[in-house]
Amino acid sequence: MNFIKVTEQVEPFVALIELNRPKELNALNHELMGELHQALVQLDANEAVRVIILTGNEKAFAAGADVKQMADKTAIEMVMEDRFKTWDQIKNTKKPIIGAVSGFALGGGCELAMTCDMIVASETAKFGQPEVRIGTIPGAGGTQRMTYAIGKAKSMELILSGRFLTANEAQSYGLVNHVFPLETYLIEAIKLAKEIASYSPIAVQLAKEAINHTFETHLEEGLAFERKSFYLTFASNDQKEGMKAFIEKRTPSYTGK
Ligand code: DAK
Repeated sequence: MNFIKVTEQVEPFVALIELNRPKELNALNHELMGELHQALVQLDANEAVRVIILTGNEKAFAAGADVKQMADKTAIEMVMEDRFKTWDQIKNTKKPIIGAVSGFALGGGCELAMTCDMIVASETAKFGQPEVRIGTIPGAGGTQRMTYAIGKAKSMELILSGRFLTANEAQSYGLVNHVFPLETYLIEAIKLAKEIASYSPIAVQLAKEAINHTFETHLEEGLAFERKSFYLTFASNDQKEGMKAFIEKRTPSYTGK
C-alpha cells in the first residue's frame, strides 16, 4: 500500500486507516481510492476488527479528489470510467467507520468524511465543498449528505459559495460529533471506537444498518441525480477553465459556456 497505511489493531478490535499522500494534502487519486477500497473489504471481512477509524494527517484529512487526474476528462470519459465503485464500498462497509478529521476536508475529502458514520474533528479541521470554484459540483454525495446533515439553507450557502466551515461551526450544524484539540482528537476517536467495539458486533452492525435505512432510499435517488449533474459539468468550458486555473495557480475566468 503506497497511499494509505493500515494498522489492523491500533487497539483490540479497532483498525486505523491513515491516508498518506501528505505533499498533495491527501488528494484522492485513483490509486489511493483503490487501496482504500481494498483495505475496507479486508477489514470488513476480518473478525478481529469491529470498528474502523479513517484519518489523514494534521494538515489535511483530504483536499478533494485529485483535480490533476480529472481536469482534462470529457463528460463521456467520466461516465465510462465509473469511478464510483470504490466510493460505494465505503458506504457499503458493514462495520462502523469513524472519520477522524484534522485540517482540510474539502470536496471529495468532505464527502469521504461524511460517508463515515461519525466524525471526530480537531479544532483545526475545515470542511467545505468548493467544487463550484473550479467549475463543477460535488460528485460523491456532497449535495445529498451535506443537506441531510445540516439542512437546506446552510447546505445551499456552503455548496453555492464554496465557503469552508470551521470545526466548531461544523459541530454546531450537526455535521461533526465532537471537536477536540489537535493533540487529542485521534486519541478521542480511538476511545469512541473502543467503546463501540466492546459491544456485540452483531448489534452494532444491525443498528448501523437500521439508522442508514432512515434515508437510504431517497439517498440512492439523490446520489444518482447528483452523479449525472456532476458528469454534465465536464461537458462545459467552465469546468475545463476552473480546473486548469487551479493547476496553474491563477484565478479562473468563467463564461457560462
Ligand atoms: N487535487 C490535486 N492536487 C491538490 C489538491 C487536489 N484536490 N489539493 C491540493 N493539491 C496539491 C496542490 O496542487 C499543491 O501541489 P504542488 O503545487 O505543490 O505540486 C499541494 O497539494 C499543496 O497545495 P497548496 O499549495 O494549494 O496548499 P495551500 O495550503 O496553499 O492551499 C487548499 C490548500 C486545500 C486550500 C488548496 O490546495 C485547494 O484549494 N485545494 C483544492 C480544493 C478543491 O477544490 N477540492 C475539490 C476538488 S474536486 C468522484 C468522486 C469525487 C469527486 C468527484 C468525482 N467520482 C467517483 C467520479 C470529488 C471532486 C473534488 O473533490
